Amino acid sequence: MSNPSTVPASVAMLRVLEAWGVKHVFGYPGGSFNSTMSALEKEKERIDYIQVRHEQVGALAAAADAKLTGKIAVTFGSAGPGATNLLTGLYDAREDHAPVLALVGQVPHTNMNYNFFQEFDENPMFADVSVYCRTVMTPESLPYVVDKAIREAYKYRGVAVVIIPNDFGFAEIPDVPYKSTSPSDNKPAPQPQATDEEVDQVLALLKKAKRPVFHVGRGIREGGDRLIELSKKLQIPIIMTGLAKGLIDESYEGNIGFVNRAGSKSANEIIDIADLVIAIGADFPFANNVYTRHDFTFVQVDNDDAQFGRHHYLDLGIWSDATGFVEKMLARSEAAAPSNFFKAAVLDNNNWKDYLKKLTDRETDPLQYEQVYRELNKIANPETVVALDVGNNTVDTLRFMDIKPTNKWVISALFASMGAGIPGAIAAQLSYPDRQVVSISGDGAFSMVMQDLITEKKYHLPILNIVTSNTTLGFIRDEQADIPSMHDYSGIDLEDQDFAMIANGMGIEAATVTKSSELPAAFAKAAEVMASGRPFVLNAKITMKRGFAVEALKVKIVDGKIEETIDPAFNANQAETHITTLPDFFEHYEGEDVLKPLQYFLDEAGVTLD
Ligand SMILES: Cc1ncc(C[n+]2csc(CCOP(=O)(O)OP(=O)(O)O)c2C)c(N)n1
Ligand SMILES: [Mg+2]
Repeated sequence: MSNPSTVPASVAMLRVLEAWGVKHVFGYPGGSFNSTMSALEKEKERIDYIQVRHEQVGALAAAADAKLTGKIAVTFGSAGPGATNLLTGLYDAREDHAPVLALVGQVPHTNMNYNFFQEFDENPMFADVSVYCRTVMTPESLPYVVDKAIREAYKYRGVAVVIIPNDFGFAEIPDVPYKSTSPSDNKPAPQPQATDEEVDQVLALLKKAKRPVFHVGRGIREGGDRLIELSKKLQIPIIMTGLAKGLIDESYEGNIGFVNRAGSKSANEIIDIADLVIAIGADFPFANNVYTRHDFTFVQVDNDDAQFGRHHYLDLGIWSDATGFVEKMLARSEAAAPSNFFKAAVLDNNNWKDYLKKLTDRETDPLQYEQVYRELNKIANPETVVALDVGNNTVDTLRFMDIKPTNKWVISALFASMGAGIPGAIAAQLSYPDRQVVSISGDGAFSMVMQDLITEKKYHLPILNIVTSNTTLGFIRDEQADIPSMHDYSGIDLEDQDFAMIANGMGIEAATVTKSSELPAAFAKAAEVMASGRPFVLNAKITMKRGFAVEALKVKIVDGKIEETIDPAFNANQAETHITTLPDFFEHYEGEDVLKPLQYFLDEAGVTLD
């Protein structure tokens, strides 16, 4: 029994977390972390410990939790291997600017610097991934250092690491409030705003432009509807970055999708003939692939002026909040006359949508992936949270899944770590217990973390886990297909395994689907199991199929006409059928009866090019 006027330092530390509103922490115990484990036991009425089966899963879950909620999320691991296993998830948080606190075990301070069992100097390893990294030096400072770490993680939107010599956590320290939280913590941070002059400069550039486009990222999270108003008013098509999916209504005709590999044929074609690109709140990691394909005038609107110049040299940089900029543009602009270029972009994108619909609206045996999304879209609701993994399923989900502004979705975006699906879903279901939660992973990614299905069961998380099994690392196979010097594929075959039986072995219900007609029953079964608070695994055995390779399309303006060709590297691996013409390309993708080249829509809309 502790003296009433003192408290174990680890308990004082957990009270700081509680004061910050932390409801659960993800982690895995180890001998060097037992002081915190003992505090978690004492504080279990106020903070939940979620036991994952691999520290990587805990860190990925914390990263996803922070991305979904915007709030500090917490993970932990013990000294040595427990600490190193955290790194992947922490890098994911760093890359996507998610506020995450990692508590890391260390051997008792009396054993530090002796190369004691599992002891190493953890600071240098965590220095790169973190915005704040400290080893606690006294028991009394433990709660303060954790409080400070949370403030730093919020301020710099990144990872804070606190390394705790195990004995410090057990030490009794004065029982005083250590928290620094205050109601003002919820005040939105002031945002930079575009000036009237800056907006007028953009409007002047627009007057000169013939083919302007918006390229919009997740900075627009509060302003998707306003942006649509502006797009209509100024007749400017909207292209999104992947992370803006769901923020800008995709049923709006002027939203023509994404550029680069996960994108639409239309957006990739239209950006290649744009003469003015206005990037708004967009962190576009593929700029070197897309923005370098031709010359255009570039305006970048960003609330972080340190991002200027990273994507493209600037013609004009505007340090501003995305929605604030859009609103000011609405206020200071006059409506543009109907634009043929805008019309061509809409026609081109409608054609792309017709093509996707053709692929979706048929039955397949053996199962192809499009029908998985068709049926998923039917059972999903406007509140569904989707945790998406990394692979071809990322491309497919971005193209085929309906996501509305009321939905939420999460991915390892910039770090793009496979295995983020299940951890993301665990975090989503814990933070949004009343919402339907779905994870979608390829067979490669799923098998990196599938041990944590048992975590879903343990905590009664009714998650639908969809595995798209193609017995291949499909995403990498498709990249190898375009390597002319390769004679065959290398290292991408996956041994088939029965994910349903593996789930059953954990006491989790599951279904395996091999043709599209079986999907409705499997989803119905999933809904029934989830309704009673249990997870479900749906193993969709799909064919290995590369989705429409927008990255192979090459669009150039030559003498006032579009020259549209197929990249000579497309399917140049000698194991593949090499395709070189646009008609053959359309046929290869079963689009010969639907898809048209860009020039067709320019002609239809009456666009002439100089
Ligand atoms: C941890 C990690 N290792 C490797 C990669 C590289 N990588 C990206 S996608 C991918 C293949 C994914 O295969 P699978 O999960 O089966 O999905 P599919 O592409 O077949 O749909 C690989 C190996 C990665 N992103 N993350
Ligand atoms: Mg696969």
